[in-house]
Amino acid sequence: MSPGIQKVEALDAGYFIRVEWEDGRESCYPCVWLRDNCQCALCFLPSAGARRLLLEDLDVDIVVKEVALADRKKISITWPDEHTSEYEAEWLKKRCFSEEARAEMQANLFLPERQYWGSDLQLPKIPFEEVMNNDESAYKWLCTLKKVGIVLLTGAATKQGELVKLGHRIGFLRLTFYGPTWQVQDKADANNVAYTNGKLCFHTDYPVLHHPPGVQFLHCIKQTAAGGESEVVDGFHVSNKLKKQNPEAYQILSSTAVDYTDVGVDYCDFAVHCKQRIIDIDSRGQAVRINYNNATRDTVFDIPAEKVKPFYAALKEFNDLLNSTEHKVTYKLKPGDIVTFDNWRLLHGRQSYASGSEVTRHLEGAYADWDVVMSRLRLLRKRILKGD
Ligand code: OGA
Ligand code: NM2
Ligand code: ZN
Ligand code: ZN
Repeated sequence: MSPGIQKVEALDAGYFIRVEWEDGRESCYPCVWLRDNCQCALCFLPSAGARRLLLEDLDVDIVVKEVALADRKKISITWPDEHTSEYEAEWLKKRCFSEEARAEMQANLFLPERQYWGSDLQLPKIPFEEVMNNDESAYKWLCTLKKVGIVLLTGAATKQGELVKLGHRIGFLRLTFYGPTWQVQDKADANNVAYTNGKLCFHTDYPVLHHPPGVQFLHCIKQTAAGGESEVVDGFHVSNKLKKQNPEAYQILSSTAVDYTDVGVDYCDFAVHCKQRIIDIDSRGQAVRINYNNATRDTVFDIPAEKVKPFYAALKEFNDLLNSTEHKVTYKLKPGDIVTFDNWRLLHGRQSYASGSEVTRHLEGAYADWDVVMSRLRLLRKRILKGD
């Protein structure tokens, strides 16, 4: 329950409204924002939770004509054109413009908390059936996936189709040129290095797409006796290490646009090209996405010749850090395991294994977008907190 309102007044010649709360705190709201967010039936469509008001009809210089405290739970404003707006105390409190209130709201919406890890990681595990049937378990799964970046679901059936079920649990899977789901096994005339028996060094999947899949699922249906072990590493943690160890290398990898290419046929024919920075950073210089697959990095390289060798040196240093025993985690998937991980944050790899005429190793894979995963997480949280 948010506190009631003690007092409300216009400030600064009517450009701001100041609210004094019963607990002594105060909040200030710009009038242009209040007018823009009028909740009346003319200005807002509740069935869509969306604004009807057109920007054309918003006066950026608007001031209040009158403001009143309807009761301690609501204020009402009359605008110069006699339009009236009402705002609930709780609604206003959540939208307070103070730095702390904004930080709290953003944390609730986007769950930015991260647990960085190295080789000490204890792989989080949850039974697949629990995630499918129990909302608390599904919520735990998605929260851990967001915070830690990896969760192993155990005990799925050892046949194709389990990932389609998992897709329905969150909403839907992400379709790519490799199909709605895809089969990782040693194939003749493989259209991707993943479909051989070779070692895959640390990579993120699909940096050749401008919006690479945020989340990856790999379901082990069959596992080979020798080799085929999985490796994972926390790409954000290692990026931070690189920044400290060699700021110049970090600068190169976070600023150089690398060409990627993928041409072939699978779900349909494709000729995909894209430029990506290997360490994608936000405005504060923090890594927000790793875009690195050595296999699909193009032979075309659109940088001046003299910058090429320094780029390779920087990439080598990053690769060495990824592979250091301090950072990487090795495990072997068992039939029935589904590893789910943040493909924007983790890099993953696998050891080579013997090839033969028979299929000795088979994973089914699929992707999901973070928007879909976060949407399900928020809905599960709401349902669990409500207790129904
Ligand atoms: C992939 C991949 C891992 C594995 O298909 O992109 O990383 O263990 N596979 O085969
Ligand atoms: N597969 C596994 O970037 C990539 O090519 C990753 C994608 C073939 C769907 C591999
Ligand atoms: Zn209105
Ligand atoms: Zn992969």
